[in-house]
Amino acid sequence: MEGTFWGPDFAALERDDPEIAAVLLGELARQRVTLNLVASESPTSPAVLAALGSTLANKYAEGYPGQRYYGGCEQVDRAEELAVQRARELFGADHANVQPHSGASANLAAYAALAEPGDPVLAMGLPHGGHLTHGSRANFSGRWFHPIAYHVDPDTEEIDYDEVRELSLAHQPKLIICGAMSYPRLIDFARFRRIADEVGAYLMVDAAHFIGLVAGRAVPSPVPYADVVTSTTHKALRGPRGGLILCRSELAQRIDKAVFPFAQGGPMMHAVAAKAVAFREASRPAFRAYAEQVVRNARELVAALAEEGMRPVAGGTDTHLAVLDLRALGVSGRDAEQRCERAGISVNRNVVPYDPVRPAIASGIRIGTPAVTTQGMAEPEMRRIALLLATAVRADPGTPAGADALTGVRDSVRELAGEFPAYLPELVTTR
Ligand code: DSN
Repeated sequence: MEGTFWGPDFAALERDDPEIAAVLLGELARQRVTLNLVASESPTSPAVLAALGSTLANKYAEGYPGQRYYGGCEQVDRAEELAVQRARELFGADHANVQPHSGASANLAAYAALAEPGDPVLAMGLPHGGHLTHGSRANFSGRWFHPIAYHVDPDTEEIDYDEVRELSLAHQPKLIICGAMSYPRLIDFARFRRIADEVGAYLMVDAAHFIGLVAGRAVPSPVPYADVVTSTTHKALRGPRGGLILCRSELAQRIDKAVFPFAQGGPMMHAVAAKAVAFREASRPAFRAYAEQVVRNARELVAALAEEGMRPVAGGTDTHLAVLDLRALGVSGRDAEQRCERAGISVNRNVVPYDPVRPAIASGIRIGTPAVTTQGMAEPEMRRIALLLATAVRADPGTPAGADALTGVRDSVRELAGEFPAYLPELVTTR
């Protein structure tokens, strides 16, 4: 392809729009000198980025392969067929829809396919690990449907399955949702299936957080149990930002119609092509090794942070993420997030179950290992990260000693990140 224009041309961007070119370089530099412990992020491969930056971004393709409302769709049809076929094979699903623009769009379509406005929907409460689209009053899910929340047990901090069943019997939900954004333990999909069958509800699993681990066979798959599985493609799966729906063949038509034309118009075909690339990458043995290492790293990091006085919610993790209760350290989640940010470590504040403090402050932080694992870090680095993170959380930037400590951590973070760069230096265009 030498000499043939096919897509991204950074030199042209630098010439035509140096301000945005500087943002792109700045973000790349940020990703290369900081530690990313945000549980929902991980660097994509250069191949995924190439598909995202391709001329497929120019194409309108409302409809589905072979049934579009535009001409000139022969290439994007092929991209979508490949994405669908690879998603079905990777997850062992009857049907896949790869058009949702995001996890929230995928969830909107799933609600539209499975329930009517006003229907009761049972899902995990947001403060206990659920998602905005699982019934928050600020979201369509809580405004247009009748949300009922289940919780975690106050002692074990694991899902209270007895409460799930009791609420299901009492409210007869049309739809039961499991899957969460900050729940570190495995979910008993078989038990959810039994409860859904008992009350005649659909079971939807929002697998956005752990779908990458499912692809890598590091955690059990929800596909055999769920009527519909929704997901993002950009977390531990390492694809482009976007959504995905898997379902049984009986629901295929309803799901497709709910995505287009109900919830969305034209799909983003560059993102669809990038999803196809990511699904192929995730089917390789190297991805399986990555997914297993993500979980090992999370366990190691959590154990080391527990030694530093941070209490792991639910006693630890089986996945890629953990929530750490910082109350014993006397530091709020918001302060911890800000201190870490100053030290070059990205985390997010997170409520703990039954948190007495409002979410904007929060008593904990959420951490995750997909990004640092993608960069090649393993258990020894998790121990180093735990020490850096604990030092940052304890450092009060209002005191000279605290400010110095944060500067020291920032230097060590830069050194560690430099040993495991997010993108290889030779791929980076510099001035
Ligand atoms: N915002 C995502 C997360 O960080 O988990 C969920 O939508």
